[in-house]
Amino acid sequence: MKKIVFATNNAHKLQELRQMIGERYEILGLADIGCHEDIPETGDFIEDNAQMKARYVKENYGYDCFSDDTGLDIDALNGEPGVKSARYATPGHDSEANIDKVLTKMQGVEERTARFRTAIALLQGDEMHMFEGKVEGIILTERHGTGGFGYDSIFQPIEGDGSTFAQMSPQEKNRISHRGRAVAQLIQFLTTQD
Ligand code: ITT
Repeated sequence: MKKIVFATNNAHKLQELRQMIGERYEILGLADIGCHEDIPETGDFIEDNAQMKARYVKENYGYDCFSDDTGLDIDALNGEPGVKSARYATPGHDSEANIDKVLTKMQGVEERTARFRTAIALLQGDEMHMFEGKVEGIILTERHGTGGFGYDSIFQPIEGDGSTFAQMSPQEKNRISHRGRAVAQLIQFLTTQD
């Protein structure tokens, strides 16, 4: 089976990707290639961060790879947390604190539209290819469900039966999610190379 490096330290994202393309590619995470550092993600846009991570892995470890960056854009918060989604409440990746911060800021707010956007950067040799996916939804007033990760328990996609991403099976989430859609494009691209 072909191997491909996914430049992420996020175990949930690795699991999602393996579910989506695991039967075609063996997906190696950063730990599998001996990279344990926190790769800088200092760009102003998710696209910059995705490219930054892919370049870092190529330059320091020599692997072709792909990486993704995701942001939750909430209209009533002028697009926040956006590119700052991982570190919205604290410098660490504290999803519960991030959700609490969103819920507090959204208290009493009627306009609750939001979207997840994912940018994937695939670096092959010195060629960078970009793929994108997004999903529209609304921010609920409290958590629903225990699956998924990050902001999943307060995000209800417009498509679907009213469940949050955290109430869906991984397959249901992947079918309509930002990352699922971006990955579908990545797969299509990789397939044309097979
Ligand atoms: P890597 O950079 O190591 O890949 P990360 O956790 O920093 O992992 P991202 O930068 O892509 O992941 O995402 C930023 C944050 O957005 C992430 O910490 C989550 O809180 C949230 N997030 C990303 N994808 C999500 C998803 O599918 N569902 C819910 N929240 C998500």
